[in-house]
Amino acid sequence: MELGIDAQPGPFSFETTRAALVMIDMQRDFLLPSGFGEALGNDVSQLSGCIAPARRLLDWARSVRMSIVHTKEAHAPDLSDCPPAKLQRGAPGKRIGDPGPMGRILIDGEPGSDFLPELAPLAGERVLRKPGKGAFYATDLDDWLQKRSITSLILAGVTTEVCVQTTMREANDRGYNCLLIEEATASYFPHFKRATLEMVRAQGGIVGWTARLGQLIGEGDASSLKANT
Ligand code: TIU
Repeated sequence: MELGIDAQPGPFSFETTRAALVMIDMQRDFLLPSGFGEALGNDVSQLSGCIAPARRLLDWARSVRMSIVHTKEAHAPDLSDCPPAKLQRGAPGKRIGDPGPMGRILIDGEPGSDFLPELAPLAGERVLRKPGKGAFYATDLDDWLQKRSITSLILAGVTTEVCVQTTMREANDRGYNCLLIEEATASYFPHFKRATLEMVRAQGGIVGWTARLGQLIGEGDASSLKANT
């Protein structure tokens, strides 16, 4: 199904069979207290507002049978994929691999690294562990998308200016058309979110497009979608 939506800085059209939703790092470690996000000194409550819209976006992507990728930023238990410079981040005792109330911080397989239950992947959806901020760095994401002839990405998740923006820039450089859904992404710093939305769509969409959730999925049902075919 070919869809065209009113996005910024202009119309965004895509074929649902050649698009993927990339839901970025909706993990306890970033969204709940005592995870990696809080260990870095952040107020994690700033992210809670994007959870319900992200779920609505996910439900919509499932309803149109779009490919779905859930990324998770998490490291191997032996930290072999964690650069020494990244290990220095955070207060001593609350660094990557240190024990915390949700298990070892930012380590794959620990409770903190898992997705929020309301955004848990379903069977058939891709879970992509990544060691960096960008989802293309040290992963097979580009190959996976190319094998499925995917050319457009719908992006959401946390945090807007870190993992989401890094992934969007990586994707843009690889030739994907990228659409970021405003309510379904959040930052610990609301002004960074606003700035990111503005910078990606500036200069005629130098990095990509942005849209409100309602512009993509309609305000409660899918009836406002403008099918081009
Ligand atoms: N610190 C911060 O804003 N974000 C991250 O470290 N990772 C993600 O954005 N997922």
